[in-house]
Amino acid sequence: MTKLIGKLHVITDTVLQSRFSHIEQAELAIRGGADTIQFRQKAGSTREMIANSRRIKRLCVEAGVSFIVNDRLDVAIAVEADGVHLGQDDFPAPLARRLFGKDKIIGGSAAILDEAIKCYEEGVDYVGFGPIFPTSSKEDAGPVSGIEKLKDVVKAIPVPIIAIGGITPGNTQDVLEAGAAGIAVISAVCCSPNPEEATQELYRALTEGKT
Ligand code: TZP
Ligand code: MG
Repeated sequence: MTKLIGKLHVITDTVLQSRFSHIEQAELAIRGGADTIQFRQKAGSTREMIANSRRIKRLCVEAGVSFIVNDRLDVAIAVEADGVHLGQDDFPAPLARRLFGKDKIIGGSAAILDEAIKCYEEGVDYVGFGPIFPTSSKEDAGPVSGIEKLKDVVKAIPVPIIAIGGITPGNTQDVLEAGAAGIAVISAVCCSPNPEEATQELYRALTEGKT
């Protein structure tokens, strides 16, 4: 089975904005050209997370888009998501692999090279590396890595590196030139007045070069 990791990961969020639900964001992002949706809900009940995940998964299946659950391996397993994205303090990737299966996508977060190497050694399918640029979307995001450190990670790790943190259409080409396999965004889509158009702009930046 091919693991479709995707190049344009749109991450849902209802903390930075309250105009769009997780499901509405997924719907708009898919329409705009996202090829991976990551459901990221940090608060609320597990039941609500499962219900949201089920609905987003259905949208993703219909559109042929990958569906990844942030943090919550249990939710990912419950809805048979395509993957799970795990931070440094989340469920250990090797154990997630055992429980979720070899055909599932396991992504890991890394903010520095050592963390990226650890992710790779633990068997992740891709590394989300960042914040590359300043962001206010994640409180504990730590210092920005910048493009040069992204290049170091790309050189050191033989799995796709997805750049995250402050990614916009205007800097997408720079991270691609640094060797990133794709981008993951929160605010560029969810905080836009028009999340569908915002996703289209990112898609264009990924496929057509600098905007
Ligand atoms: N991990 C590193 S930076 C970040 C996460 C989840 C936040 C990315 O959000 P934005 O709004 O795309 O900068
Ligand atoms: Mg996490």
